[in-house]
Amino acid sequence: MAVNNGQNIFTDKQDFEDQYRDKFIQILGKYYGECTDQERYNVLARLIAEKAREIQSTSYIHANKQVYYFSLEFLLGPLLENYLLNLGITDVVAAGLEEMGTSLQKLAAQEVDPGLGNGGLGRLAACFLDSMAHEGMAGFGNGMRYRYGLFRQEIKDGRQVECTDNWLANGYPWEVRKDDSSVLVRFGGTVVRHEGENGDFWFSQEGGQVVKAVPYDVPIVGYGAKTVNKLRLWSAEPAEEDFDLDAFNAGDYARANKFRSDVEAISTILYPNDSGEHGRILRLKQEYLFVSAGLQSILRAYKDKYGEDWDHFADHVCIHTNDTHPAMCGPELMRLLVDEHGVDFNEAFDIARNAISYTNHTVMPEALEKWPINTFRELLPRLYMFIDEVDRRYKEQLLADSNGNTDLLASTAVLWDNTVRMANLSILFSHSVNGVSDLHTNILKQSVLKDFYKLRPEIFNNKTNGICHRRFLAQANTAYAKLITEAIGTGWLDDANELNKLSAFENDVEFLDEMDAAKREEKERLAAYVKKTTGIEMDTNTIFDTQVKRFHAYKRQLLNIFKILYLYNRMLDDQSYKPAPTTFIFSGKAAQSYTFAKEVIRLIHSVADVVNNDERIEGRLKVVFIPNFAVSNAQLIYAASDISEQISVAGAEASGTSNMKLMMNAALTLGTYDGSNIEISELAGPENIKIFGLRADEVQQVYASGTYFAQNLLNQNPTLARIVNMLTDGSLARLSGNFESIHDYLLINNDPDLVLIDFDAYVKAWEELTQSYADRRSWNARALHNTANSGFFSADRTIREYMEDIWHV
Ligand code: 8GP
Repeated sequence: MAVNNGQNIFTDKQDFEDQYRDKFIQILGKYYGECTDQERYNVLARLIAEKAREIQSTSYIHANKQVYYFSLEFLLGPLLENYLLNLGITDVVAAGLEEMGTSLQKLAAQEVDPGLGNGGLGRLAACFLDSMAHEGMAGFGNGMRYRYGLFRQEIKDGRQVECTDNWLANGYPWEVRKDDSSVLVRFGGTVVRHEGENGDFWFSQEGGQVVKAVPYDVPIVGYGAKTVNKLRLWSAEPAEEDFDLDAFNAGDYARANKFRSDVEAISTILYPNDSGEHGRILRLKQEYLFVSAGLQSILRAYKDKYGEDWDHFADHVCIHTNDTHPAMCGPELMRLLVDEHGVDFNEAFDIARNAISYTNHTVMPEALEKWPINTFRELLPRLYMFIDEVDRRYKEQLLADSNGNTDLLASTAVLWDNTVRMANLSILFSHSVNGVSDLHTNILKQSVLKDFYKLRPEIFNNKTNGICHRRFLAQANTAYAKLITEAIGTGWLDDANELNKLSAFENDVEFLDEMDAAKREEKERLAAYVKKTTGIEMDTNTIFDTQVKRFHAYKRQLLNIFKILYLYNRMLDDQSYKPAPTTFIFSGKAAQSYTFAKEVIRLIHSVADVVNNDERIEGRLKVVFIPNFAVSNAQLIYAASDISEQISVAGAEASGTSNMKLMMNAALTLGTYDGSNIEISELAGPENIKIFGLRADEVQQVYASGTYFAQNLLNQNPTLARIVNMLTDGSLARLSGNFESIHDYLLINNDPDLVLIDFDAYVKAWEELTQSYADRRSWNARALHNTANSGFFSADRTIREYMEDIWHV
């Protein structure tokens, strides 16, 4: 693919400057010179968004098939620098800005990092948008425009404190509100049966609450500037006709406003759980709103293009559901087709199933959403009728096919035990179900979804996740990216497989030394950020050992902390013991209500307090927690890291994506055989990764055998017992007290994530890995080997697989 050099966007820096200056008058009614940096950034983003929309208007005119990616989360990250790169105009814009007495860096620093997602699932959706545009397909996002993003994390006395993320405070220059594309969505009320003269009948849902869903569109710019797609985010507003004007006129503003706030609540907050129950009716409303609004707008566009030719809907439209949150797509599409477009019930079911596909992102049982039937039916009475009827027919057919055996019914039916099971709903309405790494897909087939696999094996497939290598390598790691481009040209931006050409440099000492210098540059950048945001100093001569991700018991940040305590204790006991000087970097948020995860954050701060302030360890070990993990600071962290900690209990992490980002940024993985770590180890080769610990099947054996007792293990391992005791004996209590609940998790709950079992293997693996850091050239050769073999993890590859196997684009 030819790469746009941006010449048809701005002919030169003067042209950019002229167009940019004009915008100030148009948008703000004042001159560039009178504006703040924030305003200058805003105008620049508006200009670039406008250029993107000009490309958008022509880019998918000929597309015969459109893919809509339904996701409650899109964690976009800052867009300006990414779009300049993708449009090929970074240099001309930077030069123009210099001429005007400012800098791209300064203006880019004004951009918000919208937190419209929790973690892996939301960031994956954003990477996919980028890759769909890069691959030149018509692929659109459909999501929610939350008034407040995921909470901003602050740390007070070592504890996580959640603050509101008012990301819209200065406006969002990338979006455009599309009033004329608004649609109405109805909740509650009753279903009325109508009868025609010749015995025909139909239903309508009447009364209840009508909400206006208003879309905001954000352009998605593909690298090479050929294709610009869009992300449509829905906001909930009161429908005008329903506004309580009487109350308002009577001066009862509270009543009039209550209605407003009830409705607006639907798009006010993002639920802050990356796994686990949400269980709130508001969540169900969010799910239905973005599903119904998205589908209504798709049907409207389809009808404009193809008329009422619904038979061929699935030839032109794919609806991809990101996890179970959009599970109502199936029945809602049926409802719209049957009730509003007169399509026959059976035909509508086939259309829906042919159009819809589903990705599962977790094996955590608590993340499999379920709703009480009563709640569900009351809120969505007409939709429920479709689910009920489809489920009834499904059960009838299954019983007939299996000679009355009810086993498969119990696991695969949608309505069961007075609940609506959303994963089952997703699967029933999908022609494809995929996992996100080889191991995860196998676990779905063999255990979590095994009965579905028995019934419809052909629909299961694996699509190993990927990441946007342009953002997370080219843009995040400028020093290294420059070195790479000097060595192998710019082709890797377009095709990540070209990173393979770096293999030729694995024995090139000059290159390896330059790599070292580039890593140091990135470490300094991170150190400056950390100094500025937390006041903590980082020694850039040390190994940067990084674990950044959501806080969750299965991800085992606790195991990492135990290793640090081990090193600390051992240094105090034995003065000749000198572990490799290391800075342990943690970053990530814990769900507000997830007490254990928040305690682990507090523990990290207490360990930092003890270790960082003990002169006896001579600064060899340092623990740094970087607050408020988000896409923007993640980019700094990945680039500066030497070791990638991926230490989840095997079988629990569906894929992981920070493992891919860190590998690409030349960090060596220290990990369990879990999720995509397995694919990483196959690509990197055994000398270039450090794997330790129980495998997924061994973990299952431990659980199944029932013979593991954490206390017995501690009785035999005094070193580890001493560490566990530190949780409650006051050694770590100075900052904010002891850690009884973590102690209980290990001993009363019997170490559910097998932290204690994997401990020895983990420490040994860490020591071996870090000892090899001293021979820096050999380390860098291995690090380079990782980058050279990371091209597979570009989301471009993942998207090509979805296009070929699932969407048939
Ligand atoms: C995450 C997985 O935990 C992670 O391994 C994977 O890389 C990522 O999805 C992208 O596939 N899962 C979730 O974030 C998740 O399941 N969230 C929903 C339960 C809310």
